[in-house]
Amino acid sequence: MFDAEKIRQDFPILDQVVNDEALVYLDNAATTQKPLSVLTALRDYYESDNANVHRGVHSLAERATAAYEASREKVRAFIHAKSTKEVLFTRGTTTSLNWVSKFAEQCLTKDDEILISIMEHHSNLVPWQQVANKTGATLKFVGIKNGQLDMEDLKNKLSAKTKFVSMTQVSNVLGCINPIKEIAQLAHQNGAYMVVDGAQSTPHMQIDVQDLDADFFAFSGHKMLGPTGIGVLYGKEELLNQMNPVEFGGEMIDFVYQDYSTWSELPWKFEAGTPNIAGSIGLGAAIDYLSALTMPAVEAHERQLMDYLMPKLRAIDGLTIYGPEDNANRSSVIAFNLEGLHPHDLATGLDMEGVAVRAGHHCAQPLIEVLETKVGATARASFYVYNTKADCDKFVEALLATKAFFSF
Ligand code: C6P
Repeated sequence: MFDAEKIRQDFPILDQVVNDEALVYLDNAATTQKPLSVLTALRDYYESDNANVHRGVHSLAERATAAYEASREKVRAFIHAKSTKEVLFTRGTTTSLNWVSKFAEQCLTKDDEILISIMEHHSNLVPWQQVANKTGATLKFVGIKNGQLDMEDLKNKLSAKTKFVSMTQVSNVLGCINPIKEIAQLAHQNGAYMVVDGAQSTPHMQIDVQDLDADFFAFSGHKMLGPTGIGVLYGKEELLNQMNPVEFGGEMIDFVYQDYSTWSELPWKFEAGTPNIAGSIGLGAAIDYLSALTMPAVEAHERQLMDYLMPKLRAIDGLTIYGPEDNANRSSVIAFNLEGLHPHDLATGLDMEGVAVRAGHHCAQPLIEVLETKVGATARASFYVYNTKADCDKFVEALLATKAFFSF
């Protein structure tokens, strides 16, 4: 039985008053709060085991190395990768996608095409612009239709020239869930690699990289109860073997001679320098927490919240909601605007009621342009395991109060 009220007790930060109101935290797509077990794992590591990894033979170094590699195994199991060789620790989704873009630079020529979508976060767009600039390859965009990915447009733009398809599994603005498995099949039929931005999907749904047949899959720890500064790049082993290291230095080498070096084996070939050891251990603790809840239960909880909330939101006069009409194809991200009010004022109004939402372009400027918001921005509420129906009610009340305050 999924009990969000009980889950809240593991997150002391939620129990606070903001602007004289009980906090309702609805900015989970930006970053999530951390349960006590993650905070304890970080503290325990620094209090008992702190040492560098893969270097020392003393007991602390061995314990730190074992904990670091145990976290890699937790990640492997969580996303169902074949081997820990396929799990690279990075700083987050942005770094992971930048690394993939370096592999693309190895592969592409001026006759090739890269296919992304207009809803991509800048992290899955700007690196591809750089690849296109450096290689002469053409960057193409799939559009949206009815608040979600336009699959017809995707099929039309995919061709034998396409060498990389890179798409988000869940949009951080529209909240729509993209059919990655089908897109990967189409990409592979055309001889292209499939890269998945899993930043907004991995925290909210069961991920199976083998079932999706993703060639690369990127995500961040901090959006799934883990610490900031730690993330993952999954890559198929044969591709990671072909891929050159992105960073060079200690840890990632096998032998270093005066004029050349050889690389360590996977996954360490990519992990130059002292890694974020505490971060990876914290991520491991976050995965333990989510695994105990089970991801199907997490997904079902958020769907219930959306089924409860969306009709209430749709009933508010002057509220525009972006993204798909159908909740079945929506994760727990809702971008919206209230007519006549700038989203920054709206977010400030909600904050006065204790409700934390994000406002702005959400690092997806080309999408915001296509949405024709008039102000180049939206407000956004995003939910997670500790949010309740009471939070949804408070959010609706706060929207109505803000609307009344600005009296239109
Ligand atoms: N989106 C948001 O408020 P990093 O910053 O590397 O952990 O994640 C980047 C990223 C990549 N892809 C998607 C789909 C994302 O949503 C994000 C982060 C946050 O929407 C911060 S801009």
